[in-house]
Amino acid sequence: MKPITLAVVSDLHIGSKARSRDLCPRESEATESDFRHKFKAFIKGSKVKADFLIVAGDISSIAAPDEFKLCSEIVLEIANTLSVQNNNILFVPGNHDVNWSVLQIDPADQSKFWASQRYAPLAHSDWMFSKLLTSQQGNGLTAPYYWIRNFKTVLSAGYNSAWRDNPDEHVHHGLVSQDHLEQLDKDLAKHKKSNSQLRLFMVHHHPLQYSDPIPDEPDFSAMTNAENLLSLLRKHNFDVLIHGHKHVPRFKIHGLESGFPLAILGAGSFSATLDTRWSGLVSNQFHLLRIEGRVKEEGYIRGVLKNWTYLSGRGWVPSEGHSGIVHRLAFGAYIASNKLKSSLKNEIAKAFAHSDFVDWNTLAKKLPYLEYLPFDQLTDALDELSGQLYFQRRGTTPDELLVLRNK
Ligand SMILES: [Mn+2]
Repeated sequence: MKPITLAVVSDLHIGSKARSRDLCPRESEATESDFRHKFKAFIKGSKVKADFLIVAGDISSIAAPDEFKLCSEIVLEIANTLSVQNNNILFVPGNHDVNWSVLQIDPADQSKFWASQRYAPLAHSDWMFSKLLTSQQGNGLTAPYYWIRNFKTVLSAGYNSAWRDNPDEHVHHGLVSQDHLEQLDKDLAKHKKSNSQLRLFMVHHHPLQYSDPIPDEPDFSAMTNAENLLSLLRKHNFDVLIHGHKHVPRFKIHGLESGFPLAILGAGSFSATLDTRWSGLVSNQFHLLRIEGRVKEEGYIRGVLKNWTYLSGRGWVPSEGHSGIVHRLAFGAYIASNKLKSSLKNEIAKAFAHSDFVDWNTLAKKLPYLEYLPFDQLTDALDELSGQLYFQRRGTTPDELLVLRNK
């Protein structure tokens, strides 16, 4: 498997809910005006490139046609800036991409004509989204609401978890229908598993329950029937699941019970005006998920997720913990903490025989899996060992890490 880089944006909310006037086709109350230019400058400046652009839904505010028209331009502009080919943009719709106004024209209509038009603005043939949803196995906008796109390097599938969303639903949490899952299971079985392909799944709503930054209110935002979706993904050995919806970014590894870990990225929001209750706790995010390859024997992927945060004064900067996610998150090394501690103990004791400090490079040379071990797991293990081996641990990134022997 060749290395592959996925750029990820979600919850753009083009229209009145976006944070900048250049993201709204009409009058906007936003105070900023040059978000698009700043993003382009950031990408050009950091020389970031990607193979695929992932757009995880809620691209509009109210599913208005002029929002989709502008969003079509913006998504193409983002792809272009990242050197992603138009055909390599992957998209699933969110609950905001369902047009409620047509559902409110005549809710009693027995023919269901208006209901069938709820995706008409999104699917307009002049704009790009219906093309992105078209696949040999489904289009995401009619039952069974999924698509499967097979690339040389990626087998990708997306499910429209907002398919049943309407103005009368109290909670817009999304639903995975068991019927749709059963059909998806059959369709996925038609694709031969190849270790040279990344297996990527996309859905708008989140499959796990996450705590809010202020975690004291009831939260019903996780998808209904998500557990069965996760089981299906494990069964078909999916490597990565990307979702949006909640504007809080998250990265979790799930499903070791199958012996095949699933990396789950909750992308947060790229450009929505965020809940003011969360200010200082959550920020807009852009992600690059770099998959370096597969571990030979076990077959699971490893790589590094990088995250950037948008701040009104400073523009795009590497994410820090207070924005909901840190800048660099390695994944793909799975090791029990006792085993990690005994290996570290061994290596640090050896290094202390001829030096008063050990840095990350020295440790990684002896224990190569550290490159793909979540950094927190390493620092937790080191902190537990510090009393036994009489050292102090410094640094919050691999570059800064120092293990200093107490004098
Ligand atoms: Mn949503």
